[in-house]
Amino acid sequence: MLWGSIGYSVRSALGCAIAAPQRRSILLVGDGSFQMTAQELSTMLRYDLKPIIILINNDGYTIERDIHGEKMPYNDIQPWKYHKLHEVFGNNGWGVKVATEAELESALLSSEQNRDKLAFIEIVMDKMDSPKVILEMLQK
Ligand SMILES: Cc1ncc(C[n+]2csc(CCOP(=O)(O)OP(=O)(O)O)c2C)c(N)n1
Repeated sequence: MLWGSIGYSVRSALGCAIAAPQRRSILLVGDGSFQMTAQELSTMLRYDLKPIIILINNDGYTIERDIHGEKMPYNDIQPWKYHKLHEVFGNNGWGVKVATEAELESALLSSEQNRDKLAFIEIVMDKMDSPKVILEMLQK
């Protein structure tokens, strides 16, 4: 894939959850991508869908910072309280913010124990923490 439309995955997860309500869809999404189509979280809550949403919060468009413009302001985004958005859109979800592997493990266990609710796990990562393969591809 050379180019993907960011934000598409959020509404795809909505479609998956509607198509297979007996299964638990899992969405992995970046903070920048999520902000494009965040309102679909509201739709998920409206239909009482229960996906597990795992959002990587690295404070903006990290891949774009890697490609060009580490310090350019067009890669900065408004820092939302992602794990609390379910409270804004309704009160039938569950959310948590984590920053370590141990916290993530316990959040995943909790999402399992709260199967009757949409789970939103916000993972905080460093702004410039990119996969090695990406950095190699960009010869950095
Ligand atoms: C609709 C659309 N707008 C802009 C882009 C260009 N673009 C590609 S990746 C990206 C940033 C993605 O940020 P995030 O989801 O937070 O991922 P990260 O690289 O930070 O992990 C942007 C703006 C795109 N691919 N699609």
